[in-house]
Amino acid sequence: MNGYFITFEGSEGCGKTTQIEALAKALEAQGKTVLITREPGGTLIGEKIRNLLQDPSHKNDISDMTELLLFSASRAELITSRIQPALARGEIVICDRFYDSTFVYQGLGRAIDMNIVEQLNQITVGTLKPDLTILLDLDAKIGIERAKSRQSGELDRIENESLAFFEAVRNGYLELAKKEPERFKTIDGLLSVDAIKKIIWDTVVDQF
Ligand code: T5A
Repeated sequence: MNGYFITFEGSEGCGKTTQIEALAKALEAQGKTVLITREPGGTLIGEKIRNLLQDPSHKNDISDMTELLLFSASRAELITSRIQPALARGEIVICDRFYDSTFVYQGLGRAIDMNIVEQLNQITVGTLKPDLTILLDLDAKIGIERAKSRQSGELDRIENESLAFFEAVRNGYLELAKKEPERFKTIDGLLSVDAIKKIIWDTVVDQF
């Protein structure tokens, strides 16, 4: 594979979608071919799994283990049908969330045994690893407010979790970034959209 794989991570409403769109536009303006995708989702089956996972009416219907398996199933489908083929064609793949989300949301947030999360990750992802992970770090409360205002006050099944859950998620991400500083670029999500855009661009152009 000779493409380049970028993932975006962070807790709810941290600004991933905004920055992914801007980065893809800037890369395309330089003549690069970019695939934007997301997790859960990005494929026909993955989008169905996404709807299931986010539907607030399923608040009490999905066990923690089922949730983990559904995120993993969506990922397996996305890797095989879209990410690997695009990387093999030499394209830049930008994915809104990847396996780091599972480590922090299911491993830390839901307190599922990390060995299980890691084993499942091995099965689903194999040796595929992002070349660069942009972490938008934002106070959990501010992130939820942003997500709420964007969705006219509506929150999905996971966004309805407690503030403590999202604080664990945020801290989990910061720990992951500390463990793999060569892969992660952590950016303060409180900065303006344009300031973040510039930091991301400076980081990405360095790679080519
Ligand atoms: N999940 C996912 C797991 O539990 N395990 C897993 O393994 C995986 C893969 C996915 C959900 O699934 C969970 C995590 C999530 O709960 P998602 O669509 O990724 O869902 O959910 P969110 O992270 O909530 O994504 P959002 O689309 O809500 O937020 P974004 O994309 O981070 O933020 P964005 O760009 O939409 O911005 C939100 C609002 O803030 C404004 C924007 O204009 C927008 O209104 N904004 C800013 N405001 C001020 N300053 C800035 N710098 C701003 N940047 C954006």
